[in-house]
Amino acid sequence: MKTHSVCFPILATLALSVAVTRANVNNNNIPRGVSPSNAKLYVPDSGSNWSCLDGSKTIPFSAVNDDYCDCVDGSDEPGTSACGTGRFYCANIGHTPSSIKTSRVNDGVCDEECCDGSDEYDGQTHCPNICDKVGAKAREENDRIQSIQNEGARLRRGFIKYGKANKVSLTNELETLKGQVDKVQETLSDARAKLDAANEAQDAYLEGSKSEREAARKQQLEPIIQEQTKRLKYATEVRDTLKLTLQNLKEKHNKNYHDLAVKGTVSGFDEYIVAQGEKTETAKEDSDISSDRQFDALVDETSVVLRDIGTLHDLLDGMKRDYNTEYNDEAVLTAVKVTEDFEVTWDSSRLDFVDVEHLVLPEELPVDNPEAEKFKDETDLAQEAFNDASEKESKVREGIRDIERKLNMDFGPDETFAQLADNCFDFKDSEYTYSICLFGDANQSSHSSTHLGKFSGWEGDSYDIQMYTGGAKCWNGPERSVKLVMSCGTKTEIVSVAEPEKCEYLFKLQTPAVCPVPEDEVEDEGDAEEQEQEQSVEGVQPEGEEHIQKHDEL
Ligand code: MAN
Repeated sequence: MKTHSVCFPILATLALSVAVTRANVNNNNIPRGVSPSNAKLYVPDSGSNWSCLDGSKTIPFSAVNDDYCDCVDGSDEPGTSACGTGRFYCANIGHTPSSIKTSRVNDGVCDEECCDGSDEYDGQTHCPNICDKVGAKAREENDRIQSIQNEGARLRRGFIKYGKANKVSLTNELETLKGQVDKVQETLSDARAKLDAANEAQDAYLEGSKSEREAARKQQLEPIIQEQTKRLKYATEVRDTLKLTLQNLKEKHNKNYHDLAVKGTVSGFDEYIVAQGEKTETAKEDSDISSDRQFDALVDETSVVLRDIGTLHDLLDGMKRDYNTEYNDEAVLTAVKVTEDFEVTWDSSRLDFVDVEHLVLPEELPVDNPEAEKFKDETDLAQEAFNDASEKESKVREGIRDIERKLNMDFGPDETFAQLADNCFDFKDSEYTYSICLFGDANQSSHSSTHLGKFSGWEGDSYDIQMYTGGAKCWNGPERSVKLVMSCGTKTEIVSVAEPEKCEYLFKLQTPAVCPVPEDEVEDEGDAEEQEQEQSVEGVQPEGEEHIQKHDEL
């Protein structure tokens, strides 16, 4: 940095002043580092003096950019680092002009912002002018962004058109449904009254014909009741034979042999007898019970006897396999013979006799009675009419609720987001699959699914950030929540998911819905749309969103 001396001989001072001025102006004769728009601020007065821009001081114009800081605001040194506080303008021809802090002038570093290299002019560092290259790249990037925005804006216009037509159509539909409420309710209460009457009439008839029907059923079930009774009788006889065999074995076997197999069977039989004694008696036959219940009771009783037979057979079979044949104990041999004869008839795996099929209660025979038929048909018809009316009434009510829910949703001032409502998008990272149904729920899943929150509203008023709150509680932390930040893109998709704070998720979504569309254009379209009130939403096909899964078509 030079010292500004007042003692120079006049000629030398003049020569230096000319040299400094030349060296410190650019091609347009504007002091170095000054932008063309600020050039008018750097003009000497009639006495070749100049005032600092903050008005604090007047100095010879030749002191501008003389590498000595005169002004408090640094405005006299826009092209040197002497003050370091001002801004140095780089023209960057071929790219975009910019400015850097004057402290970075001639600091030996090629500043990126000055792609023309004009910030390093003292010859110490050579900074090539790369503005053409940088400019071309920047223009390419700008073009790319511009074309995304143009396409996005085109698609968003489609969203808006759809949203507005959809609102009109939903409003009309709501009117229509509301107009149907009274009628469907009336039809339903008529149908209910008719059904009640038909049921009452049928009940009265059935009560009157009860004994007749019971007699018919009794007749129908008689053969299987007889058969089941026979089976119970036979099973009981077999059980009693096995019991008697074991009782004889117990009393008559030769106790001196101490045959462990025989002893085991006898003591097992004793336990069986004790257990039998503890069992409560089965209900005695009731002459008043229906034939169906009588049959069921017989089946139950038979299966108790069959289970007993199974237990007794296991005892005898155990002895048969392990008894000592050398003892030739008469009582044991008799029991073994009975067992062998019995085994031919017994299927141990089914706990029943070989080849015996279980009996099944037959369906009640259709009533062969025109009067009964008439009551049944009338009840069936009334039931059908009631179901029908009830379904219609629920449909109308659900339809109203659903449309009101949709109409109450904030799809943005121009209805842009209606088309995206209930559309779901997934994003996979290395650990989880995240999914979000717009205006619905967000989830995180791996082996199980965790609720991250439900749509709770927009953040701010720019309609590009949504909040989903009230998700599953975080261990030792808050309830999970999602902030969904949108940016312009030609396709609606989640481009990233992060968890910047524990259990607070940040989803980034690209979508045409937030691509800039000129305000006035949006309003114009709105006006045009209002004139097309009658246009149906089916006529407006959503564009460019074929890939999205829609949960619930609007
Ligand atoms: C799960 C996931 C994570 C979360 C932890 C918090 O592992 O939901 O995203 O950070 O729980 O315990």
